[in-house]
Amino acid sequence: MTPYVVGVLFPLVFTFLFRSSKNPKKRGVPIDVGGEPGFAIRNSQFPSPVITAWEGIYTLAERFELSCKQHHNKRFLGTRKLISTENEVTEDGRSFEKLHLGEYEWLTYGKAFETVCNFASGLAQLGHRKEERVAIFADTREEWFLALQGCFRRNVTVVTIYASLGEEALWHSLNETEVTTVICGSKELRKLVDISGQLDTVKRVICMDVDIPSNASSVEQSGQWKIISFADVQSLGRENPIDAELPAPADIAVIMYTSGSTGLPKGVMMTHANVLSVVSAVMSLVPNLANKDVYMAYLPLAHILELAAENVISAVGSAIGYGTPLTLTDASNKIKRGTKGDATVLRPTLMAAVPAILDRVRDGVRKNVDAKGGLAKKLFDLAYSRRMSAINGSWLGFWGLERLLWNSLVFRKVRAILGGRVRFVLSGGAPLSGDTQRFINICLGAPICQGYGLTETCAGGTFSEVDDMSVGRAGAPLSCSFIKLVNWSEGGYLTTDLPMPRGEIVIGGPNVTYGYFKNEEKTKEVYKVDERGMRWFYTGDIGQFHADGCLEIIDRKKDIVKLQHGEYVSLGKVEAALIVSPYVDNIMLYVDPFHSYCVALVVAAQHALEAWAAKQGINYNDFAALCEKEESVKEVHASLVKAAKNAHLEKFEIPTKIKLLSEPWTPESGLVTAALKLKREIIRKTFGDDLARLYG
Ligand SMILES: *[C@@H]1O[C@H](CO)[C@@H](O)[C@H](O)[C@H]1NC(C)=O
Ligand SMILES: *[C@@H]1O[C@H](CO)[C@@H](O)[C@H](O)[C@H]1NC(C)=O
Ligand SMILES: *[C@@H]1O[C@H](CO)[C@@H](O)[C@H](O)[C@H]1NC(C)=O
Ligand SMILES: *[C@@H]1O[C@H](CO)[C@@H](O)[C@H](O)[C@H]1NC(C)=O
Ligand SMILES: *[C@@H]1O[C@H](CO)[C@@H](O)[C@H](O)[C@H]1NC(C)=O
Ligand SMILES: CC(=O)N[C@H]1CO[C@H](CO)[C@@H](O)[C@@H]1O
Repeated sequence: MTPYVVGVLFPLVFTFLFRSSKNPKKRGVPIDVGGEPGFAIRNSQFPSPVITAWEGIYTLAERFELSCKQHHNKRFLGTRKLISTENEVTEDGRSFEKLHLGEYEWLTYGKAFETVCNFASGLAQLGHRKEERVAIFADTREEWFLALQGCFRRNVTVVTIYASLGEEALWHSLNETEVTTVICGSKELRKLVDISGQLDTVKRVICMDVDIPSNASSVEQSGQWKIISFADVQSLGRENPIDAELPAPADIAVIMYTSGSTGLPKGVMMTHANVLSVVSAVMSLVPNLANKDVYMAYLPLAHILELAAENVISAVGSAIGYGTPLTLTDASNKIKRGTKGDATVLRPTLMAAVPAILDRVRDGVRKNVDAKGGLAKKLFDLAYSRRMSAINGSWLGFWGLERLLWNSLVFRKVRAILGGRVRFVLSGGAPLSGDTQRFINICLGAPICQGYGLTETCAGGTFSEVDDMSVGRAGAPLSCSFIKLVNWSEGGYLTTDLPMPRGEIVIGGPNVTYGYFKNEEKTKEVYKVDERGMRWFYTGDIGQFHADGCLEIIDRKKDIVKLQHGEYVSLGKVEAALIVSPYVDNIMLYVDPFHSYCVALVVAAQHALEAWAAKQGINYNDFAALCEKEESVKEVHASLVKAAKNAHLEKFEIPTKIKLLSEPWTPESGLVTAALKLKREIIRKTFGDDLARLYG
């Protein structure tokens, strides 16, 4: 019983003594800007946008070279050694590849610089001219970052492509940018081989893996491509060194293909100055960011969030350890049972994450606690609610002694999942739910800061600060950005709204990119240069500004649709409310403008639905059959209605009919983006018949 007594009495006294007065700090302040009239806010500490945090440094290439000189002998990039690969066969006969991975092997800053220089020379030696573009088409790994820096040293523009991109989008990106050299892993090389007949401009493929797939050699023999390993390019460069040709700040560093939710991907052109301004701004957000930090890298480097983050880490001389989402923890899918996940071995202090991953961590912990039940669950719930009220009551309490108590008693085990040392989590890519933010906050005992930005603004936008304990907001403008809200009258969002100004979010500053590659029309539509020479990007997102200058994302222009009788339904808002149901793994709300009600496609959560079926004594062949059953549909629908009521949704926002699906939506299936956002158009087409039936 002791923990209960200490846990209740002590904190009460403590919280009472240290209750701080709530005087909201101004994080963003209004500013007068040009362009379309609106309500604009800047970071309260920076009167004009930051261009660089380092005197005399204006490109990523210069920043990297300086870091390597400053931190020559420090460890920089780490990759785990593969000990063995095994196939595990499940009860229903499916086979999964499991990895046994060893310790991290580290490259120092000095060694990394040597590799980068050799790679740059080797690339030139291979015959790649610097006006030609290189594409990196691979999962996040050490060689990805090294290749990127290698290209920068030769002023070669890098086209980045998600490893999960489909064939058509892949071919489109490579053809549009006339790429001559592709850098990829052996898995992606197989995809390239399949479309080799259509790749007219590609002349060279650099494979990061040693094992080059056997049928790739047929393409090589036909004389179409030269295939060479990453290591061989380095050796070639070591033997034939060439001087660097460093880029200028306004040169295009990266053309980043976003896996858009509709149509073919668009390539966003970013200059060195663009990325550097964001890297400079993000630097000041992480408290005491220094070279003793260790960063867990596992998000796609083809995403601006990860690309910027790794450049920040290398700028301060910290270490980057690589991993993958499928090997992150001891319990991850691809980790051989009984061996360690990436985070447990690396023990990172910093991480970036997308909300979908954090949601999964939360659900995993909750499930575990529920399964244990009994005293363990009671203790967890008590600890959780105590921490919650401490955060609600006073900021000081959060860091107080009670926190130490609960951390050592309850949350230590949760922290251990990620190695036990995480002190800062950066979340971006999509809005994070308040519930998840708090949960991770409390269980990890680390601040989790939410950012808002887009590829088009080089991830620049807003960022919540470490001492901001509120949830559901995206923070104040970064020091490199101005954020403006403009009227969107059709949607009913005005800058004159009370209690807060609302409107479409427009981002301006040195971070705003040049536009879309070879797509003047689309560029003109969403980028505008004002009479003072500042570039603005129209995001299509709807936001509101709180009194302290922090932005909250409340909607998306595209995701608001009108029903037959004129009511507006915000798809994202409703989906976020309904996904809370334990039976829902994913959900897409659909509205036919010629009807007065909406319907939904629901990917059922297998574990929860099967548990329910077992309780009800329902017989079924497989999960797909269970999803077809009328009882299942009824049960899930009832739980959606309950979730909708809890979230105070309007009647017309609740789907009248639903279709249960048994297969999860993954980036590989093409139904969601790599950041796990719904690709509405594609889902709509794929399940067109089902949707028609729901309205039938
Ligand atoms: C937005 O619209 C409202 C109502 O029409 C108007 O009063 C306000 O001035 C507009 N704001 C701007 C910045 O134009
Ligand atoms: C870098 O390359 C681009 C495109 O090839 C070129 O226009 C630019 O002048 C180069 N920059 C420098 C500093 O040479
Ligand atoms: C491939 O790209 C080239 C040059 O950008 C363009 O002329 C051609 O139309 C593209 N091919 C197709 C089939 O779109
Ligand atoms: C190459 O081999 C893979 C299997 O390893 C196969 O899926 C693919 O179709 C092959 N491609 C060609 C062009 O033969
Ligand atoms: C903390 O505050 C939030 C809203 O600010 C509220 O929903 C929640 O119930 C509060 N929790 C406790 C334990 O007081
Ligand atoms: C590429 C770009 O938009 N550059 C702009 C960055 O911001 C400065 C002012 O802050 C402008 O002068 C540049 O034109």
